[in-house]
Amino acid sequence: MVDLRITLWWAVVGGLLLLAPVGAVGQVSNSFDPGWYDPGAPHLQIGVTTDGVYRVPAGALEGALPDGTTLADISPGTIRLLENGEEVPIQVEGAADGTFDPSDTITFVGHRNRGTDELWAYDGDAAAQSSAYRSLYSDTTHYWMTWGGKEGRRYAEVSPGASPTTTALRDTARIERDETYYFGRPSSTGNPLYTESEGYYWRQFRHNDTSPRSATYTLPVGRRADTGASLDLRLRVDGASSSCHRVEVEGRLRQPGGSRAFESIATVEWKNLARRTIEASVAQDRIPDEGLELRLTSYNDGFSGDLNCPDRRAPPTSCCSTGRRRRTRGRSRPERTTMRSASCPPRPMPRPWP
Ligand SMILES: [Ca+2]
Repeated sequence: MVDLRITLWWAVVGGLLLLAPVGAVGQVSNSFDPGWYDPGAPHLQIGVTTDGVYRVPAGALEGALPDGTTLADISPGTIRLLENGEEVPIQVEGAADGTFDPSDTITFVGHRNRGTDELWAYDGDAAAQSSAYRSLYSDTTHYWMTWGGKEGRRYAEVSPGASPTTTALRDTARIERDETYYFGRPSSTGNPLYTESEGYYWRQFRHNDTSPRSATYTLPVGRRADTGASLDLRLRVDGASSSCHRVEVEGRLRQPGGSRAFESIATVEWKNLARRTIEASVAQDRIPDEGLELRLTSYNDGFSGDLNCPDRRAPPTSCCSTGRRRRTRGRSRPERTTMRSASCPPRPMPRPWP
């Protein structure tokens, strides 16, 4: 049986982009440093669950201030905003008069919480993390606003005429859904919380015969440069059985007459429990305006000879697979092992996968 997990893909395209890049503020750390917190200073919590630019009117903060504190007690120049223990730049509109008025605003770039600082759950092994796109625990990033100390970090103003006009930037589009849970490698031991590749995946492809399994997904990259510049595509797949795996990626591309047709973009094959990242490039002027439709097909035959895989088109041999469950030390979840032997009873029909 071939068992594949599809977790995510993303593409980098060149195209028009209206947002200026901001510095990455999410930090990867295996050790928690509480030094950012001043117990003698006031702190006000602002939760963010979606990436975006946020503007908070001072009047909206009035009800959240510590007892006995009013907006008039806050010197706007000392307002600081902390994310994951580090100060991030903000813009305070209305600060020039030195008073924090209800109509003044604080603007900052907010990021939802991701799994980028959760490598500790995988013993610090980034290759074992199925995806850092979402946190295992919470989508909420708690920003802490404080004031009353040193001057806060602010965005600098730049002259629009100081740099040449930018007409195109590289952008990244990513699609990922977390719809099936994979318990990771059945033989993994010793990891405190998560095993290699454990986590959520978009889809599982299972084979019990040689019929290919396909699924299509649309990458929203219609907004791209109409040139031969490349769209760089990355797709992550994970083999969840010890057999052979072959995956083909096709893209529905513009044809000379204006029609669209699927063309093979990349094929990867491998053996055993292992992850593969498929990388390929497509000329952007071949991508339809409605986006790039990708067709993934998983095959259970036709492997190249050097993989030393069984030819599944040959008559089947008499064998069976038996799943049994065991518990690992300190873990509450079951894992599955597979045993094979010759001359077994007929194999039960596998449970259909939606
Ligand atoms: Ca003011």
